[in-house]
Amino acid sequence: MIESWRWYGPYDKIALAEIAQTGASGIVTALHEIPYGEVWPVETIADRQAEIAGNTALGLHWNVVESLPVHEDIKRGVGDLERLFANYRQSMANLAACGIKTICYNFMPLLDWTRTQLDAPLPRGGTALRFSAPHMAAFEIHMLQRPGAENDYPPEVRDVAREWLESASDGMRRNLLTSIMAGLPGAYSRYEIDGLLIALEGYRGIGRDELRVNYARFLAEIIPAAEELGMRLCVHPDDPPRDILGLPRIVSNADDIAWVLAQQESPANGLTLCAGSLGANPINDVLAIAERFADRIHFAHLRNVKKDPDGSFEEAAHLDGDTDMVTLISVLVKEEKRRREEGREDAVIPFRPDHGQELLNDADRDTHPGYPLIGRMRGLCELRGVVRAVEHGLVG
Ligand code: DNO
Repeated sequence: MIESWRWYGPYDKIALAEIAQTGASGIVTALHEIPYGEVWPVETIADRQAEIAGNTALGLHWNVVESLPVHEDIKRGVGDLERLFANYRQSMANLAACGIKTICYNFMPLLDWTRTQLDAPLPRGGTALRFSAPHMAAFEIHMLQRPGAENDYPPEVRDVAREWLESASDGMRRNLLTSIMAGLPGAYSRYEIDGLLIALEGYRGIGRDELRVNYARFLAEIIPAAEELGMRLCVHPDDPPRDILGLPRIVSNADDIAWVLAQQESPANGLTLCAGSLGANPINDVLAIAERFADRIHFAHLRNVKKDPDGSFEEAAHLDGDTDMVTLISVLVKEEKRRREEGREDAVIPFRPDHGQELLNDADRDTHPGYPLIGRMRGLCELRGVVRAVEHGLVG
């Protein structure tokens, strides 16, 4: 497995020279400065690549794109789709020309990952990202006043939500809004309540079936070109893996993934196995999902969550949550072995410690939520130990 690390580009507060010290060699990044839907020019890709690999002593290279974003118009099925598809294909061709072949993307409408608190205190110090079902209910039902939101939560969660909101200060409400809006990857604009309501309006009439039609069209337009270029696209599952804000989410469980992969039976149409995203819903058996779709996994996000019965969850240390990380890693290592025996050029699966708790002086660095240096390094080191042990046949 290739140890990789997400780097947000030149504006990331964590420098490449620091990442090198974590031991990771793959850099997972994107041209975040290019607006969604525009072409990624070869020169810009090559420049970023050179910046990453420039100091050869650091031993870093750009191995995965995360994300080549899918424009909202494609998800909504409106606008100049021909141009957007052509641009996406061109960006892929330009990446392929630079030798970058693995592309992670998602098909979540509007928001990417969603949490209600970015700094939930941990018992032994440090903080973690948390999703509280009652706080999300309070936001949707009372602050956003989204019609129908109350039907998405059971009465016990609605009651806790109301009680919490009645006692919440302005600062707490503000914090909730900021936390929910923080998950937009690499995007610098954030929605306020009014803006969010307008954006949600753009999805009126788009349910699960409509979103599937738009996703199938995207795959039909993109995957054949990707296959020809030898690219490996890998969809990132929904986080959390359930409908949110009344928006449908269609990459949330094993059936959804089977549907996605069946739309184009091609190695170019693959999966990012995000253990933490899938693991946040009790219906998902992450190990079974990994085994079932192993041959289409092109990238792994290794992370863990601890779930509460009311639908809330919190990001745990990488080996400590509800998913048995040792067994999960052995599934991936076995798959690599199988691929090697088949002579596949993509035998080695890149992974990154996806998110980390904020530990020690991480909070002083003001890094992207979920992406601190020390917390992620702790995760990487724990995962590295498991990978090495499994590879040596000691465990799993
Ligand atoms: C969160 C990430 C996601 C992921 C995108 C991929 O930390 O795992 O934001 O990058 O969903 O498109």
